[in-house]
Parts: sequence; C-alpha cells; structure tokens
Amino acid sequence: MPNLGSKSGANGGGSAASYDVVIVGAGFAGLYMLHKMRQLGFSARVFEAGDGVGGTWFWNRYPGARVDIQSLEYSYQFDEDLQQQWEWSERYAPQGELLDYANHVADRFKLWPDIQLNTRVTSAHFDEAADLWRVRTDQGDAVSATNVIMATGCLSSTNTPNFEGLSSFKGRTFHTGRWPKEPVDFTGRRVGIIGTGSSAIQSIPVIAAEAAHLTVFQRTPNYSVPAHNGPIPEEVVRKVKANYADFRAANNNTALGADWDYRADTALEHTPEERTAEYERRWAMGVLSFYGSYADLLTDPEANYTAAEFIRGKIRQIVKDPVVAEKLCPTTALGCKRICVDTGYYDTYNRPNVTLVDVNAAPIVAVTPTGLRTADAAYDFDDLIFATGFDAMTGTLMRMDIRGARGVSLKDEWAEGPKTYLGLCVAGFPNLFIIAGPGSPSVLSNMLPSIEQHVNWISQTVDHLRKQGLKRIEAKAQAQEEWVTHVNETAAPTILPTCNSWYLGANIPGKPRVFMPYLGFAPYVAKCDEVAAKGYEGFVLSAPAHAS
Ligand code: N01
Repeated sequence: MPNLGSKSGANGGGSAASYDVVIVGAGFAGLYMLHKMRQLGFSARVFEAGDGVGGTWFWNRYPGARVDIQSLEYSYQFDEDLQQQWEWSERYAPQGELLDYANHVADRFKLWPDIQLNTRVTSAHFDEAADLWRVRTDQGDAVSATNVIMATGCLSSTNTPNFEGLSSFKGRTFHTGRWPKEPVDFTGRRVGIIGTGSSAIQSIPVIAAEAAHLTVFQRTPNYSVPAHNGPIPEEVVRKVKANYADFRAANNNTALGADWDYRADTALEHTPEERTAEYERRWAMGVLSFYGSYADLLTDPEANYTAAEFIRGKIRQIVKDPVVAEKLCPTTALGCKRICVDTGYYDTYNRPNVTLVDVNAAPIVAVTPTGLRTADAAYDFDDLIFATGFDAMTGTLMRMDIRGARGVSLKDEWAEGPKTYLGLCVAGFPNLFIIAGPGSPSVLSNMLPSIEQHVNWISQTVDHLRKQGLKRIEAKAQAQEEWVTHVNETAAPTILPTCNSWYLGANIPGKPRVFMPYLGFAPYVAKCDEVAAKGYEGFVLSAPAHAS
C-alpha cells in the first residue's frame, strides 16, 4: 500500500522488485528525474541515504549556508505553476528555504511513494545474460532495473583529512557537509575551524558572533566577494515572473547557465582606472558576476591579475591588522577555485575573539584530546569544525561497487581519473546514466538548469529506446576518449587548472589529477541535442538481447 503524501517516503528494506529505472539520490536531480519517469509511465524507485529529500541542502546545514546564484535562477523551470507560485524570501535563499522547496516539490508532485529513505545503494552490477542491472542496498533490497540513474550529487562525499589522533578529541566535532539537524549553540565556547573554502567563509562570521573565541586554520586563502543578500525587490520578482520563460532562455544561453553580466571586451584593452571602476561595480553587485567582468579574466593571467589585485586591495582595506590582511590575500589565480560569496567574512577578522592561523607555514600535525597541534603550537578547543570539503564529483560513485559489462568495475575503469561520454554515460556500462557527472558543466554552471537539462536528455533517451523497441544504450569507447580530450582541451587554455582545487581532485591525497567539469553550458547543451538528433551519435543502441 503506497503511503501517498507521507514525508517519510516509501517503506523499504528487503524489496526484490523490478523497475524500469532505479534512481540513486533524492536531491534536486533525483526528484525531477523521478517526476519525469513517472510522467512517461516508467516504473521507478529512488533510494536515498538520508532521512529526507534535498541532497546538498539536506546535509549542508551549517550556520550561514545559502546558495550563491540568485534563487530566481537557482530553481526548477520545468513547471510554470511551480515557478510562478513559489516565493523566495531572499535574493540568495538560505539552506532551510531550499530544503523546504525540495520538500514542497516532493509533496506537490506526489513523489514520496517512490522514494525510499534511509537506504544507501551499496552495489549496482550489470547482468549481461538478463540485460538488467542488479542493485543492492544496505537495507537488504536486491532489485533489478533496466536503467540505473546516478543522481548522487557532485559534493556529497565529505572529506575529513586523516590527521593523527583524529578520534582522540574529547569535545564536539562537526563537518560542515554533515551538520546536525538540531541547532548547534556555540555561545561561550572555544571553537576551532579547519578550512577556508566556501563553507567556512559562509559559517565563520555567524559562528564568530556567537563563540567565546574562534580560531581559523587556513591552508590556502580564498577570494571572496560580498553577497549583498536581502529581500528580492517586488518589482524584480514581478518582472521576472511576467516572462519567466524568456528570463530562463537568456540565462540558459550563457557559459554558466546563469545571469553573470558577462562582458565580451577584455581587461587589458582598458586603462587601470576603467578596470577599477568596473571591478568596483562588480564588488557592489556581489556574487559570481565577478567572473563576468572581462572576457580574458579566465584566460589571460595578466588580466586575471588585475582583478585578483583589486580583491586583495579590498582585503587590505577591510582587515585592520596588516599582518592578518596579508595572510588572507590569495596568491592563486582568481577563479581557479570557485570564488566564494560571503556576508561580512573579511570584517570578521577585526573581531577580538577571532584568530587566524596559517597552517601552510606550520601544518597541522595532529588532533589531540583537547584540540590540535601544528608544527609550532598547540591549541585547545571545546568544539572542532571540519570545513574540509568533499571528495568531489567521483567520491560517491567510487564508494559504491558499480560493475558494468563483463564485470568490469568502475573503480578500475576510473583508476587514472574519470572518463565519460558527455558526463552522462560510461563506455562498458550500458544504461547507466550520471546526472551532472564528471565531464559535464555541473559545478561550473548553475546546477539547477544543468540538472534539468540532464534529466530531460536522459528521459528523452529512455523514451526513444522504448519507442524504437530497443533496450540497450552504451557509449562508444572512441566517442568517450574524444570527449575526455575535448573537456581537457577546453580547460587547458584557462586559469582553471592552475591551482590545487577540487575541480582537479587535488584536495584528496592520491586522487588522480584530472580536470573534471566541462566549461561551457550553452555549447554543451547544443552538443547533447546534436548527439540525439544524429541518432545518438557516439552511442551503440541495441535491441533486447533475448528479442525473438
Ligand atoms: O570545501 P573546499 P567547501 N589541512 O574544498 C581545507 C560548494 N559550496 O565545503 O584550499 C588544512 O572548497 C582546504 O585547504 P586547501 C562550492 O562549489 C557552495 O568549503 O585545500 N586544511 C580548504 O580551505 C565549493 O567550492 C556554497 O589548501 C585543509 C577547505 O579545507 C564547494 O562546495 C557554499 C586540509 C576545504 O574547502 C566546496 O566548498 C559552500 C588539511 N589537511 C560550498 N584539507 C555556496 O555558496 C582541506 N583543507 C553555494
């Protein structure tokens, strides 16, 4: 008996059913994928490890968490009534509101009966004789499916560095990507936080305002620009909603799939005064529009330097202690790591209860029962926060036992780095699809339109197979090789691969150094459409193995 409308999801554990589609993950990708599959009349089951839907916004509940792309853009566009009726309270929605939105979508489209919560997929093996995937979960399910769709997210496997003495700490520990549901009170406490990426930069000002003392352990400083968040002016909402389709279409036609106010002229053709005026304008706008300042910002180190130097100047203006300011000034190219977005980050270092420790100069040696030790000092805390990021893009897939045709393991196939065709499929793994996989625009784009484009493409493909009486689709090895080369060649002339970022897997010891996302949303969409229009160029489509 389905539990229609229940937020607890479907009953699970021990199921041996057969489905057209198994979807792994109930974040924004999994929810929309399920909706599309049901619209097309396919049977589908979603397995979700968490005890709720929402993915990224379910797990990342740390103080200050919010989106860095305008909510009017970082939202579904597949349903006109949904986009007209949903009201965002702020320009950049906070985590709780995004989670409400995910739950609303699950309610509105009655998705719950097909979502099994608290269930982690442990393995997916392709059974060649039966032409089916056999999927197992940690709850004892052993189901089969014609198609498996990985909606597992790009930033879903957390990274906690394996410091000596890690488990010895006697106080409370947290990871920003696995934050508890209950509010955490830091009042009167001595808190240490490791990391200065986006998660740390959003949470540090909020925690510092509460804690007795906050010590920030920084290995690499990051560039951050102000969010200038606040309520969305009513006239802006009215204007967008009056013609939402055109607004979406204009954004979808950009390299990021978002309105980033891109300028086609170059930084170096302008005088220093003109450039400063432009960067001031961007600083006042805030958020990711900084990427769009000039066409050569991501391709010419000299142009990039001008924007980087502008932000360093802002840090030196804001932070009163010149030694601390200098420590906070990044020396990497602007944008080689995702530019962070903050509310009062640099100013937080003017507080008397905040200390910045440079662990590039004196690395963390060990976690101790009372805090941690660096190469030159010891620190004591009540609470220790790991804002140390994720095993991005491949981590979650590699932690599952995925085996394709002839029993080949994905871990082995990707031992030297992930290889996909269009970020969507892997040669040797028939009817396995990845949403926002390595080799797709994903994290270099507005994730919501990227997700919707993938879901639409996969749905259209699975429907095409059914209409043609076909069953199997598999990427050709040569098409995959060419795509991997193209992804690398697109990134190579830019500043993107020039620093130790998670785009390259450089944050995880031993992970192959490969640039994973694809730069260019609009050309990517055109390529996917062209592939489908040409009869799924680069794929082999075939009939059921046992068709008479
Ligand atoms: O993770 P990160 P994040 N010793 O990997 C440090 C998205 N996001 O969770 O740079 C000492 O960026 C590490 O140092 P280093 C967004 O796409 C979006 O903050 O490797 N330090 C770094 O400072 C973002 O890019 C929003 O030298 C260690 C930090 O930990 C992505 O998620 C908000 C260390 C990790 O930073 C990840 O962001 C939040 C060690 N052994 C996140 N190991 C929005 O605004 C790691 N570090 C929408």
